[in-house]
Amino acid sequence: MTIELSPIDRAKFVAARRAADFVEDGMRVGLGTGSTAAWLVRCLGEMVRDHGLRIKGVPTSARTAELARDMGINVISLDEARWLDLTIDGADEFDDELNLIKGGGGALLQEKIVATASDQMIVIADAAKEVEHLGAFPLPCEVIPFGWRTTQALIEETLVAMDVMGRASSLRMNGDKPYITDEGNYIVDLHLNRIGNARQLAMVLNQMPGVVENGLFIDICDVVVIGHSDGRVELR
Ligand code: ABF
Repeated sequence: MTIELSPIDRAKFVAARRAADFVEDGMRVGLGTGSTAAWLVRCLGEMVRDHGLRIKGVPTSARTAELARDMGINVISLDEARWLDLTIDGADEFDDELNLIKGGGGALLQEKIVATASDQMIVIADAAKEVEHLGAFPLPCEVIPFGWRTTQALIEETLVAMDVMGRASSLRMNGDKPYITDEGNYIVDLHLNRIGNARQLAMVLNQMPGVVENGLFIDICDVVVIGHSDGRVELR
């Protein structure tokens, strides 16, 4: 039975399917979070079930762990794996230096830890994620709940001095309550419009007390697999 995919889902699927070709028998693989990464997990599940692929999967969120187990993938923790051969994950934006904004799915902390603990990181994305300048997508910052309003105010003060266009930020909500990450933290989204110096901003944000991590992935991604709704795939 073949299911008819929407154009955007087809783009995400073909990117995920192509990225799955990089996964070899015996690999320890970081499994990303988001709808594109979910297609990857399904593709790997089929390779495990139908072709006997043996991999150990390290998920980047509780929801990815659940999907991977449902697909029959052997799920282990990052501490059990210690180091990964490959991580495949989605992104919200990527630029020509393969720097990323991630975290729209709320999993940026585990995603960055897992991606950094990998020999190679591959991003899978539909073509709309490619940007000339990072920043149109709100930059997620994971902050601890204690004193979050003060942390948010400190971030906004810092943005005034930085090479960014926007200054506004907002607490990410889940209905009428703050969104809570897998680690029990909050997310403050920074509405910057355009980031001039992403490398510098990433460092400055993480120096701030109360900020756990931010969604700028600088010098982490090795390859981007871009999927198009007509089925074409490009590698960057
Ligand atoms: C995850 O995938 C997040 O970091 C990122 O925000 C999201 C992209 O979601 P989707 O693949 O659904 O567009 O890695």
